[in-house]
Amino acid sequence: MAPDGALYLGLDSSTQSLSAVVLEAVGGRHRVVCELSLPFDETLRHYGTRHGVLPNADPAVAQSSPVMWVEALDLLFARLAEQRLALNRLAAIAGSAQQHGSVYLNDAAAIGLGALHPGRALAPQVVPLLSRPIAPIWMDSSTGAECREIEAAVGGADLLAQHTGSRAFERFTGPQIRRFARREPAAYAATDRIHLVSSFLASMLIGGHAPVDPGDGSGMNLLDLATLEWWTPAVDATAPDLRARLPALAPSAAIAGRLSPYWQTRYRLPKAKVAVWSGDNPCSLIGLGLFREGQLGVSLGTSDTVFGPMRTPRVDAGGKGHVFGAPTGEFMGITVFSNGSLARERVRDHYGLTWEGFSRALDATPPGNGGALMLPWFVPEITPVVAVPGIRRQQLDEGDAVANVRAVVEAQMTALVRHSRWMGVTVDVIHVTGGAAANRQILQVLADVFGAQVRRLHVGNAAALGAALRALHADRLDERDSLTWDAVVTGLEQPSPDRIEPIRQHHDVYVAQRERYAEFEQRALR
Ligand code: XUL
Repeated sequence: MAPDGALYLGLDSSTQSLSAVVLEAVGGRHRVVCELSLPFDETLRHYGTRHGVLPNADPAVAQSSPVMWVEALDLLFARLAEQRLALNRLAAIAGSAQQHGSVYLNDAAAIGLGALHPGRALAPQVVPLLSRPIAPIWMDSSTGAECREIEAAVGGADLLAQHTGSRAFERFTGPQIRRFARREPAAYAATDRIHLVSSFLASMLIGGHAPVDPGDGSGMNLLDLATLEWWTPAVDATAPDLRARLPALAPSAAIAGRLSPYWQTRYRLPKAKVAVWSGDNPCSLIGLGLFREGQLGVSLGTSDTVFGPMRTPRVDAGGKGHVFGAPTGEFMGITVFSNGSLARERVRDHYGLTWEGFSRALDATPPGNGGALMLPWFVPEITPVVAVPGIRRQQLDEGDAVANVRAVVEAQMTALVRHSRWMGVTVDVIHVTGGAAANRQILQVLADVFGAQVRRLHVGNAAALGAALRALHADRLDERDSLTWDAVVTGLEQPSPDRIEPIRQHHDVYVAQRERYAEFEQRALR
């Protein structure tokens, strides 16, 4: 049992913001005592990001700034120190980060990370440790050629998927590393360690190179799910001498190190444990309380994702989905859509609506939208792969604002059903998170399209909450007082979730509409 008053911090470095959730242990249970969030665009304007991404003339390129993430981390701890929290009782920290993004460090980092001066800001001290000033992120779709080369070199897409859980995907770290090594060989040669966003930020906290966990490592096209080691054929197919540049691997529940002197001195913090960080989707799995096969989660964030626990890795034969490691030590199936909140926002902005107006448009239109359909590919899409973005409409007038609002939401929810079937999960309950989960009308469409009850938690950021729960779990395990995941999840004191019930007649309309949507999608792809 965690000692009364012990605090556990979960951080989430997502595409658009850095967030924190703090849990306090009381009487063998735990409750949320603080939630904070720093949106990058508004808080750190000087980096010039838009929705957390650096501007680029090429729509296929998506990059962000590792220095910005570090500055956000410094700022977040400053904000935390201002809260009424007994941070001297901080027992452990764990983190979540957007997946796939990579950070390139030179050989000064191994020592430099442990020698940060607490009297000075963090960001300028990190600049000289980078061999590449930018980080490619998950929205990048510029590596099609590299994907095909890697697949060919290892013996085909299917073999790569059987080992790493996914065929080669543009945003995955391996293809991104290959592109960098080829286009900037000198900078690649000067790279001593390639981190994921998760292991990079964990390294900042412990003052040395942190390991990668199986959850985030499986988003690289480099990790063998059967052995949880780097898969040599993929490593060799990706870039020269890559093995020596990859971080160590460690279970998600391991302790990576202790909060380094920089943080202890600068923010008067104890030498808290830092658990291995993971990806945002694996962390959301725990934040939503999902640890048994058969459960399903949906995250409506910058990306829309649908995921669920898996006992043993069962790869998608259709090549759309992924198998990642889960924080429990088992696995998770996931399908990812890049046209999530950005697509909803584009439609909202195009028709000059507020989010209230967006919801009213959903109220004002019938399920099925009178047969109107949209393929909302505002940015290059991951599922199905659409390299050149474009909006397609069928029986839908562009001038009809309310019908376009319904069309984007129905398309997204239909795609979630269609492209998650490979997981073979029969659902009656969907656990939902992400910014758009605040919108009840969107959740009604989700419930109706799936024909399942939708449950929404009161903590908005399931990834940060999942990270905080992981910190608690890792700390107890480290103290040889291991808690089951059931106890970790059910021990969280929180108001009961909002429930949105599916409406039978609406579901029937959507079942009939699925085929038309599938045909429309197929035709557009041809
Ligand atoms: C997962 C993916 C996205 C990012 C978003 O494969 O690409 O969900 O993790 O942060």
